[in-house]
Parts: sequence; structure tokens; C-alpha cells
Amino acid sequence: MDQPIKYRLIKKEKHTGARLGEITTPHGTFETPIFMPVGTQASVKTMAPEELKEMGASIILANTYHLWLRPGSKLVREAGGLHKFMNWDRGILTDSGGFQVFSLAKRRGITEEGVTFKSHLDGQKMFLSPEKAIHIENDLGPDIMMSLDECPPFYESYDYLKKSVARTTRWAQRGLKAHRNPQSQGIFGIVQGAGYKDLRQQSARDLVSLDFAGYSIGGLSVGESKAEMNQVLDFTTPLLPENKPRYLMGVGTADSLIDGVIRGIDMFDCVLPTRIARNGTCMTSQGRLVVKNAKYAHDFTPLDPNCDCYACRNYTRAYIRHLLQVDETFGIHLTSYHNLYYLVHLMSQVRQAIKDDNLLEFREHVFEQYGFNQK
Ligand code: PRF
Ligand code: ZN
Repeated sequence: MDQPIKYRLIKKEKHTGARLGEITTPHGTFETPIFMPVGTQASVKTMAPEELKEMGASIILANTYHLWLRPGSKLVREAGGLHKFMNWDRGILTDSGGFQVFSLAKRRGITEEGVTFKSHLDGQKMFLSPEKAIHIENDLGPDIMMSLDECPPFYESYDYLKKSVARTTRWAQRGLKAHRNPQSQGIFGIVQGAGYKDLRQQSARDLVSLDFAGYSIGGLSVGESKAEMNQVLDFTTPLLPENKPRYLMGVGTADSLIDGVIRGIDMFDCVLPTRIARNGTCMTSQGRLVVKNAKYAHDFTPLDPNCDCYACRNYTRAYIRHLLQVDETFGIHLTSYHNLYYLVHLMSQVRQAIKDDNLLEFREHVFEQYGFNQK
């Protein structure tokens, strides 16, 4: 049977081993590493699909949990799937819902069967199993589906984590078995295990033996330090197969993206760029800029002097500040556009640095300009 998701390793950066690769999906082929904008409810907040294409986004993320509640996966299926429903003809990846249940829903309970919880919208009692998550994702029709996992707190007890990781692996296996469209959609397994090397190893080894289309690393960027995250990546990515994509879930700061790539990660997603855009915070080559700040009232320069995005080519800090001040929605559209462009474009520069074997120099340059801590 032909695999719907293919990964081809093009080259490794000489000094770090960072991977330049190519992922082929039923909705196009793109080079990795990449950043995936998040479109939780089948829309990347404020952004038209044409604009995402224009900035070079090749795959976006949507959420099973939200779309299951509203408008319902059957309705999306009736529309012809997510791609048609939202008019996006490039890649789509859906998260499985577990992470969202644990961050949004009330009165959650977890058993071997799955998770029970009350909807954050109307309090209705709901149940999600690994089979149900995959069936919902089959109806939504993304190119890449996540299996249902539990993302426990980083500092949870070893005993709990050990049981949780083993259950997540059993859930992954159940999801694979329940898959109805293996010719058009791929499933990624999610490696968990918090900060414990032996648990990450067990998780990776067991998932790899199940032969997923790719592997996600979950349970990171949940409150641990950057050093701890990098350490986990250091011992986890080497356990994953070279011929499959690796996806670090929910990570979206420039420093963590670059440090993830250096440790062998190919894909990232995060709500950060669009979330902070809505309160007027911009990611720029010179660090974070809070454009709402009074000091920009008379500043007629672009958000980022080194950016050639639509917002920076056409509008000034003073104008965008004004729009945000008077609650004109065009303001958050421009900050969202710019922030997404910043990360999507950062990753295209990372790919170039891998081709040129100068990723460490590029890292140093970005960290110094942005004001990140070098270590
Ligand atoms: N699991 C899933 N989705 C996620 C995570 C996870 O661990 C994270 C952790 N940063 C973000 N999104 N299914
Ligand atoms: Zn810009």
C-alpha cells in the first residue's frame, strides 16, 4: 500500500545534523523544517487562505476538539472535508483533541477507554476514545492526523507518568487499527514521557515499532525551562527513524524553533504568533515590539525594518497602533499577518542556512538581534 505521507531527507547540516527534507502529502510537497500556522476552528484567525499562501505557508493545523463540538465532523464531511470547507488546498494536520480537552474542558476523567469531560461551551457530557478521535479526523479529512494522547504536566510523578505513557502508546495502537482512510491520510504517534529519559525511550521505541507515518514530540513547552526542553530533544530525536518526519508540538518562539531544528525537528506549530498579535505584540528581527505602546504614536516606520511582509511594506507602527487603539479589526489582521510571516520566513532562512552549512552562525545572528539568551 502506498503511504499518503512521504518524507525524503535531502541533506544534513554539516555542523549540527539539522535536517533539510521534503514532505509529500496528498495536498502538495514542501521543504522542511517548517512552521505551521494554527487554524483551530478551520480558520487561521483573521487570515484568508490566499494570504497564507502568499506568505509561503504550506501546511496548517486545525483542532479535532473544537471542530467536533462545532460545527461537528459530519457537517465538515458533508462539505467535502476541511480542505473544501475552508478553501485551503495545501496541507492540513489535525491535533487529536486530548491536549485541548485537558486545557479547555471541565470535569475531565481519564480511563483506559478514553477521556470523559464536560464541553467548555455548554457543559454537555462528552466522551473521546482513541478510535473516536481517529474517526472524527477521518471525517474532517486532513492529510495528517494525530493519535489521541495524554499530555501530563512536566513535573508529574514518575509512577503516574510511566502509566500514562504506556496508555498513550496503547491508544496510539488502537487509533491505527481504527483508521478508515489509510490511502489518503497518515497518522503520527506522539512521544510522551516528560523529562524522563527512560520513559521517552520506551515511548519512542514502542511507537516506532507500530510504524506511524511520522512522530510528534508532545509534553514539551508546558512550563519546563528551555534547557530542559532541549535536553529532552537531545535524547529523544535520535530514537526516531530518519525516514519519517518529526514534529515538535506547540512550540513557536524563534529561539526554540532554531534549537529544535538543530536537534533534528522538522515541523512546529503554535498559537503564539496569532495570539500575541491580538494584543498588539509583534515578533521582529530586533525582538518583541508592543506596538500599542505610547512611544510608537508618532513612529512612521514599519513594524520591523527588516521585514518585507504585506504589513511592513504598506503600513506604519503609528497607523497600526491607532487601529488597535480604536479597536479596528484591520489592526490585528496586520499584526497577525506580520507575526506569521516572521516565523514562516524564519524557517525559510533556516532551510537556506542548512543548505549553506552555516546554521550556527545564523542562530547566533538571530539570537543576538532578537535579544535571546545565547545559552
Ligand atoms: N499533545 C497533543 N497536542 C499538543 C501537545 C501534546 O503534548 C502539546 C504540548 N506542547 C501541544 N499540543 N496532542
Ligand atoms: Zn512584517
